[in-house]
Amino acid sequence: MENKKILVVGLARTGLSVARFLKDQGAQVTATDLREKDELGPYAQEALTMGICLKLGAHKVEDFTESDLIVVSPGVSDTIAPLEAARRAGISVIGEVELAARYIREPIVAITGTNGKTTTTRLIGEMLKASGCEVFVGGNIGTPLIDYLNAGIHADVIVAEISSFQLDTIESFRPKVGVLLNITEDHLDRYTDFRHYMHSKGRLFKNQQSTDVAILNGRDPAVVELESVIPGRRLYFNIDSAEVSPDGLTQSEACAKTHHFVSGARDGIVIRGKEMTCSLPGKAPVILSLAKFRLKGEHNLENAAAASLAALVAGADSAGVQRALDTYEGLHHRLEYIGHVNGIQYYNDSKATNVDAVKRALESFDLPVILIMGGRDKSGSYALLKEPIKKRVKRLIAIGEAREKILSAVGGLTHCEGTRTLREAVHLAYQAAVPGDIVLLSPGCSSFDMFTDYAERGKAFCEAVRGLTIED
Ligand code: UMA
Repeated sequence: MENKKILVVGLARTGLSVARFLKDQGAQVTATDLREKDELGPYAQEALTMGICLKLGAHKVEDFTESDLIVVSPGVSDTIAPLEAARRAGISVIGEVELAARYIREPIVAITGTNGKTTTTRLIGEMLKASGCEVFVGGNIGTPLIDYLNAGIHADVIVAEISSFQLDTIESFRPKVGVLLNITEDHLDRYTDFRHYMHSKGRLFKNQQSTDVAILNGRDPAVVELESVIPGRRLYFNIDSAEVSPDGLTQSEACAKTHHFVSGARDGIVIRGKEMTCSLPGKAPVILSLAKFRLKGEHNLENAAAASLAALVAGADSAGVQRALDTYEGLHHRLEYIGHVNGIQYYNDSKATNVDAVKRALESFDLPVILIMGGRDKSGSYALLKEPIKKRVKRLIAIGEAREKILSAVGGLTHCEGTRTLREAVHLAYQAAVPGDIVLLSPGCSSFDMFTDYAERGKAFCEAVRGLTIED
């Protein structure tokens, strides 16, 4: 890297961490961002302090075509015109995960999927720590992977949440263990269609070799479709429900029939009721209990199974895995119980930024739900919500830019209304709720029309709910 001219595109968390790493390697670093210095605030300030050359307010093609290497942030589409021009000029364009992977020598456990990535990543980290391993947890979770190198620390294992955006710009990234949780519609504002997005997820395995491990959701048709292109050893996680389908098959038999495999006949982990059995070749089966596992919903059982399997493969012991399952408390903004007001329970699921996540949230409740959803639409369909809305939602309050689209897609299925702000939505929900109801913020959209990110939106929801308590 020494004296190489390197352009960093996007100057937020990723860009700043990349710039720091490259500067330490002796590179001549320039960072470009569409935002101006004032809008970038501390990011621009810190970059200037490090001696990074800044090109702000626009991307100039010559900054791209005159570089030796370009490192692009995940939030920047890799098809913007200046990047295409650079590629045509023969300049290599990579992402931060690729850059970090070229320097990291420790084994990487990488987790991707449309939903459940953060929970599974955290759980794997906790399971390995409880087994005595030194662990670095990072990636899309909020701490760029390259911060592992910037920190100058040593971990036995790196656990990294990896998004499809990050996978689009890898070349040699090769996780020792790759976990693919599920694939449902998301980010269709960035991908041409679902298959494009699905194949982006499949890139997690593209550099794996036969000694590496792929952990796959045995019940997800899109994941199963990708399995033929996976070179690593395949292990599956699965729920074996006792429920019998109309043709007399158990859920796993029906699934096996559809996807041409028999659950349990393959190596991996199967959930039956409150117990999980992990079968790995040449090892005695490990039985784990879910009796004390606190997270709601079937999807979280899948996350627990995938995490247990990945942690065991990566070197955790069964006692450590069990301890983490028993004590894990869940994440902020992810189906987070924030309290009750007059017998009405409030849940913050602001991190549900796609439609499948809303479906999973609704399926986690048995009580009537007043659902607040909306924000910036991502060009997908809301049809997936029809059944859970009919079954569970007594009132739907749509907010933000997407509200008209949501109301026309699912408005006829329950009592619906649109409102401008999240605060107004919380008040409407409060007026409509009776004791025993759930008020759930599960937006199914990104937050960028009204907030800087999902965390700010979640905090605004919690504040509005706390306001109700005071007004009472
Ligand atoms: N920008 C440009 N040119 C463009 C587009 C954007 O200069 O054409 C600039 C913006 O003005 C802004 C910067 O790029 O200043 C933003 O870059 P970024 O969105 O990559 O922001 P980071 O803070 O670096 O956050 C990224 C991930 N963001 C996205 O993928 C959108 C974070 O994931 C991740 O936590 C972080 O790196 C550390 O790895 C967030 C996310 O929403 C949580 N991820 C998506 C998801 O989970 O669904 C994929």
